[in-house]
Amino acid sequence: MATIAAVATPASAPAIERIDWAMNGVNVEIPSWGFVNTGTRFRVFPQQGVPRSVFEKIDDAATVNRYTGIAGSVSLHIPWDKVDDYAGLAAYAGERGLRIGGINSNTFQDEDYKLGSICNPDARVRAKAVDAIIECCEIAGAMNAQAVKVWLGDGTNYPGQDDLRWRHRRLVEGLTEAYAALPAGVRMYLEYKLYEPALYATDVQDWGQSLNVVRQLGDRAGVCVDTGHHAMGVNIEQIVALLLAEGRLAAFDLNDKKYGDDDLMVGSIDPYQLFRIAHELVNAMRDETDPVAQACANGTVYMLDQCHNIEPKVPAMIRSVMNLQETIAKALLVDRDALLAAQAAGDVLEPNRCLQDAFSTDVRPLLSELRVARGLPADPYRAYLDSGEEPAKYAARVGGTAASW
Ligand code: PSV
Ligand code: MN
Repeated sequence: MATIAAVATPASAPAIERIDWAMNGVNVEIPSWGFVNTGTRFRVFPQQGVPRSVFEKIDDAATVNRYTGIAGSVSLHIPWDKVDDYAGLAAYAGERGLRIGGINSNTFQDEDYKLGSICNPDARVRAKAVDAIIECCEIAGAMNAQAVKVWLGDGTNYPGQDDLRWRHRRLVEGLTEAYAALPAGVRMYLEYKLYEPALYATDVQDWGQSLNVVRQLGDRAGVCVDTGHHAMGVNIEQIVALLLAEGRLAAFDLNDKKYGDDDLMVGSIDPYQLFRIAHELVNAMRDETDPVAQACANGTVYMLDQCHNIEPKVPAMIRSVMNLQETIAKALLVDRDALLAAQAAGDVLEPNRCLQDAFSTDVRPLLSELRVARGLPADPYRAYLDSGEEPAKYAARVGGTAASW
């Protein structure tokens, strides 16, 4: 990804130059599982045209990239995306203009993981879970992927059910073993989530625990912030700022929520929160006085982790990419010089006005201009809906077994 330092423009420059990075620098990673049939614990509503294989999931991700021009990588989930020939699958993605970003481990859907995976009281299950993550490390090597991402559903449902300290010890031991299997240059992201499926105590429950553990693992480990994984009212942008300050913000799983881990389109419920997060990132990218945060922000991965339960999946993914792009563009419009001057003067209100001015700007016409200059549709969402590709896909993907939870 192009670093913003290379494209940073002064606040006096025309707005279109200041938001250029949102078109020509940023990359949004698309999850392979964002196109499959999903639902709640009450019902999965099947949709038409759903991928029947990982190849068709990659086709859908490539479609999102064709329309938006900024979604050049795809994230895979193992075992959902298991194949015999991973190098061949990476080549298939490459032919469609996509790189492989993260390989996501899944140690939450096997019968054995009822009491947890690497924190399980049973050593046999712990070893099986570590092996599953090591397999992801090997796949990452075979696919030239960027990272292995670990999210653990581990935890307990009742006070006293297991020893919380012992579970923590098992967590560090298990991840240390898996981390040792990372191929050169591949990173490990550790995601946290306050609850679910565990309902009382989750073993990697918050950013503090994730940061604590990745520090014990090594330099190539970092924290993944899934925006849907916090309690209501939590100041996520401050978490982002602190992880940047520590040089350990590795990646985002982006989505929006109203109540729980809702996996709605990013920016659809609370666009101002997304803006505040984007501001922390852009602010760090521009901060020449903090090389740690600057490098960290320039290397942060923006992945969408969304499940579109009743809405059509490719249009929802295109809209999500556009929401994120618009939000980053707004953050790029913040007048940093004015912001710093107002902060230094101890002004309570003026810095906030700097943010709200940028947030209130309609960047859509400017982004349309930049898209057209790159040979992309001015409005990717509209263009996709008008293209006829969605019904054509329904007709082409008849029969077989639709991928599903
Ligand atoms: C867990 O809720 C999570 O956010 C993790 O990232 C999983 O890998 C993903 O959802 C699966 O949808
Ligand atoms: Mn996630």
